[in-house]
Amino acid sequence: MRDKISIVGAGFVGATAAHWCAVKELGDVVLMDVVDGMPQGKALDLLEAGPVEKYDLRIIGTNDYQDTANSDIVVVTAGLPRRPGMTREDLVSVNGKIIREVMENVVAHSPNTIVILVTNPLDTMVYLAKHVSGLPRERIIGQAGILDSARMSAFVAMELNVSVENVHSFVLGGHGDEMVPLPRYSTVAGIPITELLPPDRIEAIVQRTRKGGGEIVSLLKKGSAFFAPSAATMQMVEAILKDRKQILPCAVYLDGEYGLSDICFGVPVKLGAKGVEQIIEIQLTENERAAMEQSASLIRSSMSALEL
Ligand code: TXD
Repeated sequence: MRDKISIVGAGFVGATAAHWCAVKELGDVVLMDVVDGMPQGKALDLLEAGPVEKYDLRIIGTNDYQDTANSDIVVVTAGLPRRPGMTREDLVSVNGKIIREVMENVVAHSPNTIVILVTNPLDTMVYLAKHVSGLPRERIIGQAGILDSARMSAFVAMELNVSVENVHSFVLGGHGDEMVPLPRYSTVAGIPITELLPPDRIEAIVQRTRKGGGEIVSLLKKGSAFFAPSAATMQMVEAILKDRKQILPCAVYLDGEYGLSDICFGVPVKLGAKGVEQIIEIQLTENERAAMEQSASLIRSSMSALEL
């Protein structure tokens, strides 16, 4: 039997995620949205690309959670994106209501599923989704760190004029402008970038990474990034469905790790068939630890606006 992947929210990120799913033949796809006809139209269009692209999957669109029943993975992208000038935190109230409703329906129809959450403000929404659904922390995971690391890698590759394949970047912390890029752990062909670039160029890359989402929002003027966010989400889906035991930065509920408790936060985890199979704690310098704490305090202030 093929795996079943449901995507709730068939907007830019959701529909593009469905596209990656089909191209990579990860499993059957259910695109779900509240807008009448839109997920059905996008799903049919994607299905009709199959004969050209040679993928052979069941792809349907729906407005009914019944069709998502017994999903192996549910990707949640439902919610509003930022407009220019907005912070991710400005979305807490409106997206909080959406996530509450979505999660109640998701777990009612797929109690054993693994949920990958994408909606902003990411870390706060993962916390809310875990609270509402009652899912164990292994099965409710937020996507942000893979995207933020991919952005940093793209900037490092451009700066050094090397293949992106040689670059491995490490970004932890919350998915906000206080995220924590770690140059010491970011490498090109195994060499830390601190040995390859002067401090001012590294600082410029760190700052551009932190504001990477905002850079796209101000260019687009309407909506936010979707190609890289959906690709990053699919890397998590693939790691889980193929039980790859891949170590990736993801937002998970922390219970003492990194000295933080009762918060969802971006840290390196091992993703496999059970979802989060291990949380990996790396050594941090005093400055790096302070940056993590600063990032966590921003998330805590966004969490305080949640009505739990
Ligand atoms: O890395 C990351 N985590 C992110 C997060 C990177 C990029 C975008 N990020 C966030 O994802 C963004 O700030 C938004 O909160 C979400 C979705 O972004 P997208 O760009 O896909 O927004 P769209 O195109 O507006 O799509 C949202 C869809 C839209 O079709 C709505 O009709 C639907 O969500 N929606 C719902 N679906 C189901 N159920 C409910 N209640 C619902 N409400 C809205």
